[in-house]
Amino acid sequence: MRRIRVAAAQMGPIQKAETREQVVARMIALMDDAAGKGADFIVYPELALTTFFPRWYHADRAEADHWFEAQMPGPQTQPLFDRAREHGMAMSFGYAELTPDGHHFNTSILVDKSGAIIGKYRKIHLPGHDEYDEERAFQHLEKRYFEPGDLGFPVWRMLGGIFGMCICNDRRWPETYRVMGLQGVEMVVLGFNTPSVNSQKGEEGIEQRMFHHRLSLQAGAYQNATWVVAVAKAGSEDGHHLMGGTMIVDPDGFIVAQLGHEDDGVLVHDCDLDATRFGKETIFDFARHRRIAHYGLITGRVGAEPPPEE
Ligand code: CDV
Repeated sequence: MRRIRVAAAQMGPIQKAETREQVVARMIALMDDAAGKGADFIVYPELALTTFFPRWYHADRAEADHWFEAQMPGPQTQPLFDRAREHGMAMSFGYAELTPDGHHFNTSILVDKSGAIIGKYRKIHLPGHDEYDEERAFQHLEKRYFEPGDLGFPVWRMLGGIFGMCICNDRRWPETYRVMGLQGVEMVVLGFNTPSVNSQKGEEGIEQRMFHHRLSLQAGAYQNATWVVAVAKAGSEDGHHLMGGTMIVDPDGFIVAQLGHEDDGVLVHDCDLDATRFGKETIFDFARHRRIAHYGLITGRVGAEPPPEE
């Protein structure tokens, strides 16, 4: 038994006017709650330090730079790192990263229990668009403000296990989990900001979106025999509603814990990393069963190309 007590730290809405200090204070309160419940590892959402700013259009994209962190930890986030070290708790959270040479990424980090950043992931599957789109009910400008991640899908050893990260829309893509699965991942952690309505299809509401969320997490977990911890930023941000759905999925694909509200709150669950072994050694023993000679199209072709019509 290799037991990790994980705290999925859902965050309620963050309004545009909220400061980093206010948000970090909320994150510390969640961490203290998780510590009281004996957590080893706390996971926060995508873009945990700010509102989901890609819904706001700036003609001059540099005007959005104030949502980005040029330093991690920086003066406003250092207290979070200090508290995690005091608790001896590992953590992961998402933020908008501005690199010293001017690149912008939607990033998440993995911090070990000594407070050292041991892993960084930059979101690869960026949804949305890069110019103002008047056809949409609201904007989703991730392609305007971020570049696609350039670090691949690495995994890291920590707390006696193998951990990987992805961010929000990445969870819908089987390639995300499989690349980590091929490195023996035992727990994938991810944060998300998912509007509860499709901006391009108003009849697609929260029920269908929640179904696709669960479907993606459960399939990724089962097909790679890994735990998946998915953490929402939820509720109404300046009138724009994000769905909840913070949950933990076991390596058989079952949802073993979930939150039923849209506020700040921790979901704590004991995850046995050895529970990944049965799947990895039987039906999803990749070394025995994968047939890579037949998978070339997956990396050789981007878009679908149907055969010519008769
Ligand atoms: N932040 C996201 O990546 N959101 C997307 C929405 C736009 C569909 C998601 O996959 O949840």
